[in-house]
Amino acid sequence: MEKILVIGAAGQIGSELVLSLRKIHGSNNVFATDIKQAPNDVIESGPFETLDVMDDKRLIHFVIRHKITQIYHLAAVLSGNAEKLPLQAWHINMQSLMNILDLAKVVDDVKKVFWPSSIAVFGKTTPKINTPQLTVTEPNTVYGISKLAGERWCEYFYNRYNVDVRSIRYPGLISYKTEAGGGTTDYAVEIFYEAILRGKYECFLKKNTTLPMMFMKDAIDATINLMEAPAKKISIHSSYNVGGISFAPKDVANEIKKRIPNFKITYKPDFRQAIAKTWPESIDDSLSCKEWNCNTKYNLSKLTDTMLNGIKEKFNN
Ligand code: AKB
Repeated sequence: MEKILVIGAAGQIGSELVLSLRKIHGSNNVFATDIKQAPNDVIESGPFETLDVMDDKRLIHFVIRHKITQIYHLAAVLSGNAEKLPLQAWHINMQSLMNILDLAKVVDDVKKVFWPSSIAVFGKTTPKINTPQLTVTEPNTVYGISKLAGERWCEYFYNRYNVDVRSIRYPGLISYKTEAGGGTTDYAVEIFYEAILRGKYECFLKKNTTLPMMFMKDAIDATINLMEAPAKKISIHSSYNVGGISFAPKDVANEIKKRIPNFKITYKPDFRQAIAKTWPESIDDSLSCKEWNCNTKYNLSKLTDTMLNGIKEKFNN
């Protein structure tokens, strides 16, 4: 029987991943944890506890007490917020991962670890179109540097201590269940909320800034497909490319206008434009799709319908 610990269960990925994992493994076998209160559906559908991944002693006590077999470590400071507090963000993003990897090395019950990397590991010297799995990675953001270092540590712990840690370089993730959390790609979440609530949106990126994105359901499915794949199928122990769909602010604005004709968008680039400029426009994820089936089901039209309907329903409730 798997006993799964999700760290960061109140966050954009964690709040949806918990629900999907509970459907597969049974509600009482998936322990949701965070330093802040999780959404009601997470708290009401199974165990939730306050747990700080930076507290290594409480963390190992929790893992041993509950006989945890898999850990999903989803807590991190995202790109925009990380630039405001560089050293604190570096410390949180790195020390939290080291706590998890070191624990997985010594606690025999822990068989698998998942940790999210990001397209942020790529920099301005990386090929921007169809970015390869193995390529130049020279990030110049705190978040990207921490994710690149994290990938190196994941591969080290696999090679040196046989820790089965798996990872995906997520593109920008889009969902309506939780509000945006300080990422450069989060304009693609805010725009839907603002379209419904105010009929207009001031975008902090330039209109032609194309980035790889993915609807959260596709990201959750990819994560579970990777974690369920037989170990012998896994050849990458740093982090896998996942491509999703690529679009720019003007593209998503046009999709919204088809559904909300009076929607107005303006553009006022801020510091996050400089971050976005260093990231790829599209990703080659052929290896991921070959090794563990990372197929994307949501195109921009379906994503737009789902986001607008989901937000309307959320506010109606
Ligand atoms: C961010 O924008 O910081 C994140 C990411 C691309 O990893 N959403």
